[in-house]
Amino acid sequence: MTITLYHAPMSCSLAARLALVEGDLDHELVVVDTSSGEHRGEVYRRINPLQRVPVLAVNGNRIRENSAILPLIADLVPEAELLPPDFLGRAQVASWIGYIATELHPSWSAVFHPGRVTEDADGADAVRGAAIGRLSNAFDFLEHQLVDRQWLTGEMRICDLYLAVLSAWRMVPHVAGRLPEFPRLSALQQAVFTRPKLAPVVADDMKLRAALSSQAVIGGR
Ligand SMILES: N[C@@H](CCC(=O)N[C@@H](CS)C(=O)NCC(=O)O)C(=O)O
Repeated sequence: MTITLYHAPMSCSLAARLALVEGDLDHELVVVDTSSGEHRGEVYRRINPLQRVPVLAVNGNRIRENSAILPLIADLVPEAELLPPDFLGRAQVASWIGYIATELHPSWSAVFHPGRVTEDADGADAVRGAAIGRLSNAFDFLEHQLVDRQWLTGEMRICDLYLAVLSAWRMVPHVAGRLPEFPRLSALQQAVFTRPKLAPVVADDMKLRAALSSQAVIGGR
């Protein structure tokens, strides 16, 4: 089996990278520099016309969307238990992925790309302010879910990897200091990022990110 992940360092595609490594799945990493707009170039548009990462190619079949890619990786390596085997357990993980993909992720996109939400040249601050408010509510909800457990469903699953990455963005310049503290969420993020197999990957991703253009926008320009 050949697996290729099209990945922008420290973007949402880090969740898929972490899942591949946690599952000991051999893969090729293709770094896409979203900060310089590489994802909008002709070459990457042939990989993904939607001009987004991640894309996961398995034996040449290209799959888009975190909500499809993360369960696929889990199913490729069931022994890693990135998804539970039972239907109900899988539904619980799917429910969290759905929440993260539809509530957290679009709010982050509005923070990174306010110009996609408003045509008002002076409207960026208002869009960011509203998106940060929505993020705050969503993180508050998640924080309460973690009151009696370390992971969203009790064991570490793909939804926790996805959440850890979107939680790490709280320190980006547009947001730093504008969200309250969420200690349980920070603990989950820390627990993912310091797992023995994953800590070197996170360090490598940060290094890759720094080596690319100095643009501070994680989702790209
Ligand atoms: N719904 C997509 C969203 C992917 C997405 O927004 N990716 C960002 C990186 S986190 C991206 O490629 N941004 C580049 C851009 O929007 O121009 C998914 O879950 O895969």
